[in-house]
Amino acid sequence: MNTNFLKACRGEKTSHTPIWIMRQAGRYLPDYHKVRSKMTFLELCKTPERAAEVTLQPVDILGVDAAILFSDILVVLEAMGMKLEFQEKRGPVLPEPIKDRADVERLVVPDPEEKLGYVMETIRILRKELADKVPLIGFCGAPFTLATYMVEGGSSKAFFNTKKMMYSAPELYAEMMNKVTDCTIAYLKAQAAAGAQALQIFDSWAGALAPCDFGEFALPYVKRIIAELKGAGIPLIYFANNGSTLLDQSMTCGADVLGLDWRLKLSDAAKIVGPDISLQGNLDPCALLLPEDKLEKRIARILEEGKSARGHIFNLGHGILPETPPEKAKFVVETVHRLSGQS
Ligand code: 1CP
Repeated sequence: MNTNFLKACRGEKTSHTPIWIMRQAGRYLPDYHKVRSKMTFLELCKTPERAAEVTLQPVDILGVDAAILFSDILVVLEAMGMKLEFQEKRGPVLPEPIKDRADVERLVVPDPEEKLGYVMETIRILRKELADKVPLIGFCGAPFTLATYMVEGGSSKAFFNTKKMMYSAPELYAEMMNKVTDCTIAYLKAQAAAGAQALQIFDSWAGALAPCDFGEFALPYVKRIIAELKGAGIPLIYFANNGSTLLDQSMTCGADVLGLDWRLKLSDAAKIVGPDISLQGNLDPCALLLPEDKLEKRIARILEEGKSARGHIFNLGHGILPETPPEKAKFVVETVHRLSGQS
């Protein structure tokens, strides 16, 4: 197996800098559209053979060093009893958002094998089909990021209702977050038991929080998840998008790896987090639209900066954009391998 990704997570020596790309399976790939055109997004997530097929596409097409399970952070909310839709133009919609205590009390903490068995089945198929070619990453949304969808009912810019609940009903907010956290712990343990070889927690909207609010309303739940998952013995990655100003706090979460967006230099981040944490990132997804010579210079710079970290996993600073030409994504993978390889 190509173990460079797992080695870099642990801070061990690698033969080249490993790379995978957030949202590497998906809308920028024509091969994805071919599968997706036959069913809705949620149907695709719930059809293990097809979900496994689209997971493998970027491994075969781009040559990345890790696969990430094809699913979505929001499927757990459906398993907790919320209605979930993905609308073609609008993205995720939760038509009955959480408003009051009765809504929080209705949320269930499900047995993941029972309610999310299709995810674990996808993982089991993938471990067979990957045949130890590259490791498989499982994932979840961080409780705060999930809470924004639960309370806002979909995507949001200001997160007004979520913050209003935090500030005006902190006990209710904590109750909701504890349920989401319990559910996430069981879900990640089930993913690890099914064969996931690393786990990433996506905190896509953490950057919307003031540092004091991050410390009070988001980080403690992430810490609890990581403490509970340590026993699984696989690398844990925490990615707080737009989280440069939170790094002094997020470095205490217990993760083996911190994911970084493009707003901070990896070398500056390494100075903050020190020698016990690996870093993942952090090319601006828009940089994939640069001409190849300029793109290569940026990749070289990030590889250089990454040398100051305990271990470096190359990635984008957030998900790959649907507008990206797949050849450019392939160019990034090949360039990272070529520039960082020892041979
Ligand atoms: O129409 C379609 O085909 C659906 C588009 C799509 C896809 C391909 C959605 C809807 N989700 C996904 C897959 C997905 N989502 C993966 C697949 C694995 C891979 O990385 O290859 C992953 C890891 C996610 C995680 C996810 N979903 C996040 C965290 C990562 C991030 O980008 O910050 C978030 C915030 C979501 C919610 C979501 N689901 C889908 C969309 C368009 C969104 C974002 C909506 C928003 O901006 O609020």
